[in-house]
Amino acid sequence: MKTPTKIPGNHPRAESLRIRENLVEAFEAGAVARAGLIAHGRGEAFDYLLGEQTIQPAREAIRAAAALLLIAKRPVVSVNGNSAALTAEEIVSLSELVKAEIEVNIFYRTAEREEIIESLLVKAGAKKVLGVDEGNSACIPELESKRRRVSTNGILVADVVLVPLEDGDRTEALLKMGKKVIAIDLNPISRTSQKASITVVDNLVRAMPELIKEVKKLRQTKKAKLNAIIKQFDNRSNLQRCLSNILERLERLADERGLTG
Ligand code: PTJ
Repeated sequence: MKTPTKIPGNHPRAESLRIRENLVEAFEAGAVARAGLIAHGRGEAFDYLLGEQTIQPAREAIRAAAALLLIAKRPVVSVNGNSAALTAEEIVSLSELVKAEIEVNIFYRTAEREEIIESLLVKAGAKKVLGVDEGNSACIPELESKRRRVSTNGILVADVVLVPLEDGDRTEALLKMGKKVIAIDLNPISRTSQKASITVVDNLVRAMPELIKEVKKLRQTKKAKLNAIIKQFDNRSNLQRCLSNILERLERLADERGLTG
Protein backbone atom coordinates (compact mmCIF):
# COMPACT_ATOMS: atom_id res chain seq x y z
CA MET A 1 0.00 0.00 0.00
CA LYS A 2 1.34 3.45 -0.78
CA THR A 3 0.69 6.47 1.40
CA PRO A 4 -0.74 9.48 -0.41
CA THR A 5 -0.65 11.98 2.50
CA LYS A 6 2.20 12.41 4.94
CA ILE A 7 1.12 10.96 8.27
CA PRO A 8 3.55 11.41 11.18
CA GLY A 9 5.10 8.01 11.92
CA ASN A 10 4.75 8.51 15.67
CA HIS A 11 1.03 9.26 15.50
CA PRO A 12 -0.71 6.74 17.77
CA ARG A 13 -3.20 5.88 15.04
CA ALA A 14 -0.73 6.14 12.13
CA GLU A 15 -1.56 2.77 10.56
CA SER A 16 -5.30 3.33 10.78
CA LEU A 17 -4.89 6.80 9.22
CA ARG A 18 -2.74 5.39 6.43
CA ILE A 19 -5.42 2.84 5.60
CA ARG A 20 -8.06 5.60 5.57
CA GLU A 21 -5.95 7.68 3.19
CA ASN A 22 -5.61 4.73 0.84
CA LEU A 23 -9.34 4.20 0.82
CA VAL A 24 -10.04 7.87 0.18
CA GLU A 25 -7.57 7.83 -2.69
CA ALA A 26 -9.23 4.72 -4.15
CA PHE A 27 -12.62 6.42 -3.72
CA GLU A 28 -11.38 9.45 -5.65
CA ALA A 29 -10.06 7.14 -8.36
CA GLY A 30 -13.52 5.58 -8.65
CA ALA A 31 -12.77 2.11 -7.23
CA VAL A 32 -14.41 2.46 -3.81
CA ALA A 33 -18.13 3.22 -3.53
CA ARG A 34 -19.27 6.17 -1.39
CA ALA A 35 -20.92 3.65 0.91
CA GLY A 36 -17.60 1.80 0.98
CA LEU A 37 -16.11 4.65 3.00
CA ILE A 38 -18.95 4.38 5.50
CA ALA A 39 -18.59 0.58 5.64
CA HIS A 40 -14.92 1.10 6.41
CA GLY A 41 -15.85 3.34 9.33
CA ARG A 42 -18.03 0.60 10.75
CA GLY A 43 -15.14 -1.80 10.31
CA GLU A 44 -12.78 0.60 12.11
CA ALA A 45 -15.14 0.75 15.08
CA PHE A 46 -15.13 -3.03 15.42
CA ASP A 47 -11.38 -3.13 14.91
CA TYR A 48 -10.98 -0.67 17.77
CA LEU A 49 -13.02 -2.99 19.97
CA LEU A 50 -10.77 -5.90 18.98
CA GLY A 51 -7.68 -3.89 19.93
CA GLU A 52 -6.59 -3.70 16.25
CA GLN A 53 -5.01 -7.12 16.45
CA THR A 54 -5.58 -10.60 15.06
CA ILE A 55 -7.15 -12.44 17.95
CA GLN A 56 -6.67 -16.18 18.56
CA PRO A 57 -10.10 -17.29 17.25
CA ALA A 58 -9.40 -15.35 14.03
CA ARG A 59 -6.08 -17.21 13.69
CA GLU A 60 -7.95 -20.50 13.94
CA ALA A 61 -10.50 -19.35 11.36
CA ILE A 62 -7.65 -18.33 9.05
CA ARG A 63 -6.13 -21.81 9.39
CA ALA A 64 -9.46 -23.47 8.54
CA ALA A 65 -9.94 -21.04 5.63
CA ALA A 66 -6.47 -21.90 4.29
CA ALA A 67 -7.26 -25.62 4.50
CA LEU A 68 -10.59 -25.13 2.73
CA LEU A 69 -9.01 -23.08 -0.06
CA LEU A 70 -6.33 -25.74 -0.52
CA ILE A 71 -8.80 -28.60 -0.94
CA ALA A 72 -11.21 -26.59 -3.08
CA LYS A 73 -11.56 -27.70 -6.69
CA ARG A 74 -12.74 -24.35 -8.03
CA PRO A 75 -12.02 -21.58 -5.53
CA VAL A 76 -12.87 -17.98 -6.36
CA VAL A 77 -11.86 -14.75 -4.63
CA SER A 78 -14.71 -12.27 -4.96
CA VAL A 79 -13.46 -8.69 -5.06
CA ASN A 80 -15.28 -5.44 -4.33
CA GLY A 81 -14.08 -1.84 -4.18
CA ASN A 82 -12.83 -1.87 -0.59
CA SER A 83 -10.98 -5.16 -0.85
CA ALA A 84 -9.25 -4.11 -4.09
CA ALA A 85 -8.24 -0.79 -2.55
CA LEU A 86 -6.84 -2.38 0.59
CA THR A 87 -5.40 -5.71 -0.50
CA ALA A 88 -5.08 -6.01 -4.30
CA GLU A 89 -1.58 -7.50 -4.09
CA GLU A 90 -2.55 -10.03 -1.44
CA ILE A 91 -5.61 -11.05 -3.46
CA VAL A 92 -3.38 -11.77 -6.44
CA SER A 93 -0.76 -13.68 -4.38
CA LEU A 94 -3.39 -15.76 -2.63
CA SER A 95 -5.20 -16.62 -5.84
CA GLU A 96 -1.93 -17.75 -7.41
CA LEU A 97 -1.11 -19.94 -4.40
CA VAL A 98 -4.46 -21.73 -4.26
CA LYS A 99 -5.16 -21.50 -8.00
CA ALA A 100 -8.27 -19.45 -7.49
CA GLU A 101 -10.03 -17.29 -10.03
CA ILE A 102 -10.37 -13.60 -9.18
CA GLU A 103 -13.82 -12.16 -9.84
CA VAL A 104 -14.97 -8.57 -9.52
CA ASN A 105 -18.41 -8.60 -7.91
CA ILE A 106 -19.70 -5.33 -6.58
CA PHE A 107 -22.85 -4.16 -4.88
CA TYR A 108 -22.89 -0.66 -6.39
CA ARG A 109 -22.31 -1.95 -9.84
CA THR A 110 -21.31 0.17 -12.83
CA ALA A 111 -19.23 -0.95 -15.80
CA GLU A 112 -16.82 1.88 -15.07
CA ARG A 113 -16.20 0.83 -11.46
CA GLU A 114 -15.73 -2.78 -12.54
CA GLU A 115 -13.05 -1.71 -14.98
CA ILE A 116 -11.28 0.51 -12.44
CA ILE A 117 -11.22 -2.35 -9.93
CA GLU A 118 -10.00 -4.71 -12.64
CA SER A 119 -7.16 -2.31 -13.46
CA LEU A 120 -6.13 -2.16 -9.77
CA LEU A 121 -5.91 -5.95 -9.78
CA VAL A 122 -4.00 -6.06 -13.05
CA LYS A 123 -1.59 -3.45 -11.69
CA ALA A 124 -1.10 -5.72 -8.69
CA GLY A 125 -0.13 -8.58 -11.04
CA ALA A 126 -3.41 -10.35 -11.86
CA LYS A 127 -3.25 -12.14 -15.21
CA LYS A 128 -6.96 -12.86 -15.45
CA VAL A 129 -9.89 -11.06 -13.84
CA LEU A 130 -13.43 -12.36 -14.22
CA GLY A 131 -16.71 -10.53 -13.70
CA VAL A 132 -16.09 -7.55 -15.94
CA ASP A 133 -17.30 -9.07 -19.18
CA GLU A 134 -21.13 -8.82 -19.37
CA GLY A 135 -21.29 -11.49 -22.09
CA ASN A 136 -19.99 -14.14 -19.73
CA SER A 137 -22.37 -13.68 -16.85
CA ALA A 138 -25.22 -15.58 -15.23
CA CYS A 139 -27.63 -14.83 -12.39
CA ILE A 140 -27.52 -16.12 -8.83
CA PRO A 141 -31.06 -17.30 -8.13
CA GLU A 142 -33.04 -15.58 -5.33
CA LEU A 143 -30.87 -12.48 -5.22
CA GLU A 144 -32.18 -9.03 -6.04
CA SER A 145 -29.02 -6.92 -5.80
CA LYS A 146 -26.66 -6.13 -8.63
CA ARG A 147 -24.33 -8.66 -7.09
CA ARG A 148 -26.54 -11.39 -8.56
CA ARG A 149 -24.67 -11.23 -11.87
CA VAL A 150 -21.71 -13.57 -11.63
CA SER A 151 -19.24 -15.04 -14.09
CA THR A 152 -20.10 -18.42 -15.64
CA ASN A 153 -16.42 -19.35 -15.28
CA GLY A 154 -16.09 -18.04 -11.74
CA ILE A 155 -18.56 -17.75 -8.88
CA LEU A 156 -21.31 -19.64 -10.74
CA VAL A 157 -19.23 -22.84 -10.88
CA ALA A 158 -17.11 -22.28 -7.76
CA ASP A 159 -17.17 -24.69 -4.82
CA VAL A 160 -15.52 -22.24 -2.40
CA VAL A 161 -15.88 -18.46 -2.51
CA LEU A 162 -13.76 -16.10 -0.43
CA VAL A 163 -15.80 -12.98 0.15
CA PRO A 164 -14.20 -10.09 1.98
CA LEU A 165 -16.75 -7.41 2.98
CA GLU A 166 -19.92 -9.22 2.05
CA ASP A 167 -23.59 -8.64 2.30
CA GLY A 168 -25.58 -11.27 4.15
CA ASP A 169 -28.06 -11.84 1.34
CA ARG A 170 -25.45 -12.95 -1.11
CA THR A 171 -23.68 -15.18 1.37
CA GLU A 172 -26.99 -16.92 1.97
CA ALA A 173 -27.68 -17.24 -1.77
CA LEU A 174 -24.22 -18.73 -2.38
CA LEU A 175 -24.72 -21.24 0.43
CA LYS A 176 -28.10 -22.23 -1.05
CA MET A 177 -26.27 -22.94 -4.31
CA GLY A 178 -24.16 -25.49 -2.40
CA LYS A 179 -21.01 -23.39 -2.14
CA LYS A 180 -18.83 -22.92 0.90
CA VAL A 181 -18.32 -19.27 1.82
CA ILE A 182 -15.30 -17.84 3.64
CA ALA A 183 -16.00 -14.34 4.93
CA ILE A 184 -13.59 -11.79 6.33
CA ASP A 185 -15.62 -9.39 8.43
CA LEU A 186 -14.69 -7.36 11.48
CA ASN A 187 -18.25 -7.51 12.75
CA PRO A 188 -18.84 -10.89 14.45
CA ILE A 189 -22.59 -10.28 14.63
CA SER A 190 -23.20 -9.25 11.02
CA ARG A 191 -25.50 -11.47 8.97
CA THR A 192 -22.56 -12.40 6.77
CA SER A 193 -20.54 -13.54 9.78
CA GLN A 194 -23.44 -15.59 11.07
CA LYS A 195 -24.15 -17.25 7.74
CA ALA A 196 -20.69 -17.94 6.31
CA SER A 197 -19.12 -21.42 6.50
CA ILE A 198 -15.95 -19.86 7.93
CA THR A 199 -15.81 -16.28 9.23
CA VAL A 200 -12.51 -14.58 9.89
CA VAL A 201 -13.24 -11.76 12.35
CA ASP A 202 -10.29 -9.59 11.51
CA ASN A 203 -9.27 -6.59 9.44
CA LEU A 204 -8.71 -7.50 5.82
CA VAL A 205 -5.34 -5.79 5.89
CA ARG A 206 -4.11 -8.19 8.61
CA ALA A 207 -6.13 -11.27 7.65
CA MET A 208 -5.04 -11.50 4.01
CA PRO A 209 -1.26 -11.64 4.72
CA GLU A 210 -1.93 -14.17 7.52
CA LEU A 211 -4.05 -16.27 5.18
CA ILE A 212 -1.23 -16.30 2.64
CA LYS A 213 1.25 -17.39 5.35
CA GLU A 214 -1.07 -20.17 6.49
CA VAL A 215 -1.62 -21.41 2.93
CA LYS A 216 2.16 -21.59 2.48
CA LYS A 217 2.46 -23.55 5.74
CA LEU A 218 -0.27 -26.03 4.82
CA ARG A 219 0.55 -26.37 1.14
CA GLN A 220 2.28 -29.75 1.48
CA THR A 221 -0.21 -31.11 4.03
CA LYS A 222 -2.13 -34.26 3.12
CA LYS A 223 -5.77 -33.89 2.13
CA ALA A 224 -6.97 -36.00 5.07
CA LYS A 225 -5.27 -33.63 7.52
CA LEU A 226 -6.70 -30.59 5.73
CA ASN A 227 -10.16 -32.13 5.96
CA ALA A 228 -9.62 -32.76 9.66
CA ILE A 229 -8.70 -29.09 10.22
CA ILE A 230 -11.92 -28.03 8.47
CA LYS A 231 -14.04 -30.55 10.37
CA GLN A 232 -12.68 -29.41 13.71
CA PHE A 233 -13.63 -25.81 13.00
CA ASP A 234 -17.00 -24.65 14.30
CA ASN A 235 -18.00 -21.21 13.05
CA ARG A 236 -20.63 -20.58 15.71
CA SER A 237 -18.36 -21.26 18.64
CA ASN A 238 -15.56 -19.30 16.97
CA LEU A 239 -17.88 -16.27 16.67
CA GLN A 240 -18.89 -16.67 20.31
CA ARG A 241 -15.23 -16.55 21.29
CA CYS A 242 -14.67 -13.43 19.15
CA LEU A 243 -17.57 -11.72 20.88
CA SER A 244 -16.33 -12.80 24.33
CA ASN A 245 -12.95 -11.38 23.44
CA ILE A 246 -14.54 -7.99 22.70
CA LEU A 247 -16.65 -8.07 25.88
CA GLU A 248 -13.67 -8.99 28.07
CA ARG A 249 -11.57 -6.27 26.49
CA LEU A 250 -14.28 -3.68 27.08
CA GLU A 251 -14.60 -4.72 30.72
CA ARG A 252 -10.83 -4.50 31.13
CA LEU A 253 -10.72 -1.04 29.53
CA ALA A 254 -13.62 0.19 31.65
CA ASP A 255 -11.81 -1.08 34.72
CA GLU A 256 -8.50 0.53 33.75
CA ARG A 257 -10.20 3.86 33.11
CA GLY A 258 -12.28 3.78 36.24
CA LEU A 259 -15.53 3.58 34.32
CA THR A 260 -17.14 0.67 36.13
CA GLY A 261 -20.26 0.93 38.32
O1 PTJ B 1 -17.66 -2.12 -3.69
P1 PTJ B 1 -19.12 -2.45 -3.53
O2 PTJ B 1 -20.00 -1.72 -4.51
O3 PTJ B 1 -19.37 -3.94 -3.56
O4 PTJ B 1 -19.62 -1.94 -2.08
C1 PTJ B 1 -19.02 -2.48 -0.99
C2 PTJ B 1 -19.67 -2.12 0.37
C3 PTJ B 1 -18.59 -2.28 1.44
C4 PTJ B 1 -20.18 -0.71 0.35
C5 PTJ B 1 -20.82 -3.09 0.62
O5 PTJ B 1 -20.35 -4.41 0.57
C6 PTJ B 1 -21.50 -2.84 1.94
O6 PTJ B 1 -22.43 -2.06 2.06
O7 PTJ B 1 -21.02 -3.52 2.98
P2 PTJ B 1 -21.69 -3.51 4.44
O8 PTJ B 1 -22.99 -4.23 4.39
O9 PTJ B 1 -21.64 -2.14 5.01
O10 PTJ B 1 -20.70 -4.44 5.23
C7 PTJ B 1 -19.39 -4.14 5.40
C8 PTJ B 1 -18.88 -5.03 6.52
O11 PTJ B 1 -17.48 -5.10 6.39
C9 PTJ B 1 -19.17 -4.49 7.92
O12 PTJ B 1 -19.61 -5.54 8.74
C10 PTJ B 1 -17.83 -3.94 8.40
O13 PTJ B 1 -17.67 -4.12 9.78
C11 PTJ B 1 -16.86 -4.82 7.65
N1 PTJ B 1 -15.57 -4.17 7.33
C12 PTJ B 1 -15.34 -2.90 6.94
N2 PTJ B 1 -14.03 -2.70 6.71
C13 PTJ B 1 -13.41 -3.89 6.93
C14 PTJ B 1 -14.39 -4.84 7.33
N3 PTJ B 1 -14.09 -6.11 7.63
C15 PTJ B 1 -12.79 -6.47 7.52
N4 PTJ B 1 -11.79 -5.62 7.17
C16 PTJ B 1 -12.05 -4.33 6.85
N5 PTJ B 1 -11.06 -3.52 6.48
